[in-house]
Amino acid sequence: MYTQAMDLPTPAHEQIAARGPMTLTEREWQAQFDAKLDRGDFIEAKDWMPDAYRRTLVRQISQHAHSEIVGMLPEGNWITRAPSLKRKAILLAKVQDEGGHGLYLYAAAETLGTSRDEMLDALHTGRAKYSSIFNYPTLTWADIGVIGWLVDGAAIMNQVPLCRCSYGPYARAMIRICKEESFHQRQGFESLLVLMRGTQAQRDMVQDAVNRWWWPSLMMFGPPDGESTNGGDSMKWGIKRIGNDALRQKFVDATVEQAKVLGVSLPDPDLRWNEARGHWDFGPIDWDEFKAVVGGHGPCNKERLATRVKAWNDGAWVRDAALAHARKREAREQRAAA
Ligand code: FAQ
Repeated sequence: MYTQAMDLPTPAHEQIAARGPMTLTEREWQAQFDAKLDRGDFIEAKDWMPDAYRRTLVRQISQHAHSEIVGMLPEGNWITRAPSLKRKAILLAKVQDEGGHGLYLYAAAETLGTSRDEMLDALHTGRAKYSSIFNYPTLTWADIGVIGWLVDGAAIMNQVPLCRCSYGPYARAMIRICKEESFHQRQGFESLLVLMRGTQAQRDMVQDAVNRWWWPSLMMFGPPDGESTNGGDSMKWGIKRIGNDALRQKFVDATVEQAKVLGVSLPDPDLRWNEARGHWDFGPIDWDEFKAVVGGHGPCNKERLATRVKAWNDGAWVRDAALAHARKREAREQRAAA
């Protein structure tokens, strides 16, 4: 089917098995894989890898890709209503970047032998996850600034360590993504700074948006380490370099200082500096809300999925036309070469 990615590779161990009896046992393949991880070498698409490593990479990378694509919707909703041409151009560029991130990530996941059609089918039929954060509505213009500041801020905090992920194609995709996310975070902060220097109504709008997005942003890092079902394996394999709780703490520590510069308060009465820990303590996260949102019962889950499915169905003629064009061109080239 239609895909922009390279042909799916046959894994190295299958290629060798197809050539004849294996000279290396599975245990030796595993030992070579472990040694590569120990040396800090990248695992590449055609290298042997344990099935569970491949599965968790496809799971994480495809969820990440879906998050970028679904993540275009809350902000895309404001492109026609941006308050100036400058803000509209910035927002257009940002939303377009998110689309690009999704495409690099689908391509990275495809190198593991899963087709884009399979991944999209899993999204469209509700079997695949995407980040909980994109199931919340964008009610005012200040939400767009807050998404840049907090949501992109959380995304960068989580994604910079992924640039050192053990799987080469994912790590390399993350380098460009993080550069762009950094611009997204800064534009969000700057947009809020302008609003905070404006009228009281604008400041109130920012505060209201911060109040609504703060806790969902903390949930982006995933459940506490004790409940992180994939975390242990992912850390062992060098996919995740830092656990969910440590990243969440780093995010809180950085953001509290930024909130002071902006002049907004964070909606947590338990937020206080802990001298002994050298970190900001924060209050309990409502994990029931997180589970409900991830389980499909957030404020916008149904709307987000319906929008993506409609876009996919409406775009069928474009994919068909592109395939027909590619077939025609190939036939023309074959005739010319004959
Ligand atoms: N939402 O065992 P763990 C962005 C699931 S991109 C939904 O700890 P893991 C850019 C998790 O999948 C944002 N589900 O999982 C942007 C697992 O379920 P499963 C996305 C979540 O993988 C900005 C279960 O809970 N970023 O924002 C969430 O070790 C602005 C147990 O969790 C990435 O995807 C959640 N928040 O750690 C775009 C980064 N958290 O799969 C537009 C890459 C957890 O077993 C506008 N991903 N779950 O069925 C990661 O770093 C990891 O996958 C984590 C979760 C840290 C998200």
